[in-house]
Amino acid sequence: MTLKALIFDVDGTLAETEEVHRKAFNKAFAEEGLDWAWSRERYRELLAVSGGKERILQFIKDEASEHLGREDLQAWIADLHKAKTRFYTEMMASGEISLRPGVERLIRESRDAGLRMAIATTTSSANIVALFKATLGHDAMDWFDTIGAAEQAPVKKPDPSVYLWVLKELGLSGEECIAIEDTRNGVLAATSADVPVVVTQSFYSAGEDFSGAVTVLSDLGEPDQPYTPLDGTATEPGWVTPKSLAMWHEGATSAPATS
Ligand code: XBP
Repeated sequence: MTLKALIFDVDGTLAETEEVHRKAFNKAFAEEGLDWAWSRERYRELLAVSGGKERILQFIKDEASEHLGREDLQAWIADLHKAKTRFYTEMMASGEISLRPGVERLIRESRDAGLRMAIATTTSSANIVALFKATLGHDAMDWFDTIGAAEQAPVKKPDPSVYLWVLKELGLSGEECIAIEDTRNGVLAATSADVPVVVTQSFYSAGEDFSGAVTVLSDLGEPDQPYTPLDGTATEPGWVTPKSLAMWHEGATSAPATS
């Protein structure tokens, strides 16, 4: 089956943004006068829950259950999350972030090759705008046929909602696409929508179970900085191109030869 679109995850895939998210959560808690401070180790555990608001609620259930009785709990969490997003977008504007290896190159090569592109993420739309402004420029968002974020799919990964929304907007089936993800939740969401997925393992997803992925790589690679293959189809160092994606996609979607 011909590859027609490339779907990118955002956090951990386009850039190592989760460390900025973690710091933004902690700034929002401090502004509220809460003594909650998520360490890297604790944040790694909390990342099992997609969605910032869902993650805050999980923490409350785990370690601050005295707040569960609040009548305004959901509104309070929403306010905390709004503050977190404010801190996140402010930090992104400071230019601390850069795209992971190979991301800009693959986006530009895919665009030049006429491969349609989309984004399927659990994060909030404001965070996507902040990332593009800080890296490729706001106009680069127009290079993507559609962008599915938390606002388009309130039920978060590993649920496939955001991928199903993106596929509907693209007018394509999952088998006509391939996704780039960095987490197990992302692999589960994509494959549940029949989208083959390539994993570029990130700082916070190292060691996760990526079963179901076509291949697992250290990153997308550059000609002078090849990726390290970690599992699956890729066995030699290299750099991901539209051509290699099409080859992996063909292998993942071609019907097994009838015996
Ligand atoms: C990553 C997430 C998001 C971010 C935080 O999304 O799970 O929740 O951690 O962003 P993805 P919000 O990997 O799908 O890009 O606080 O806006 O949810």
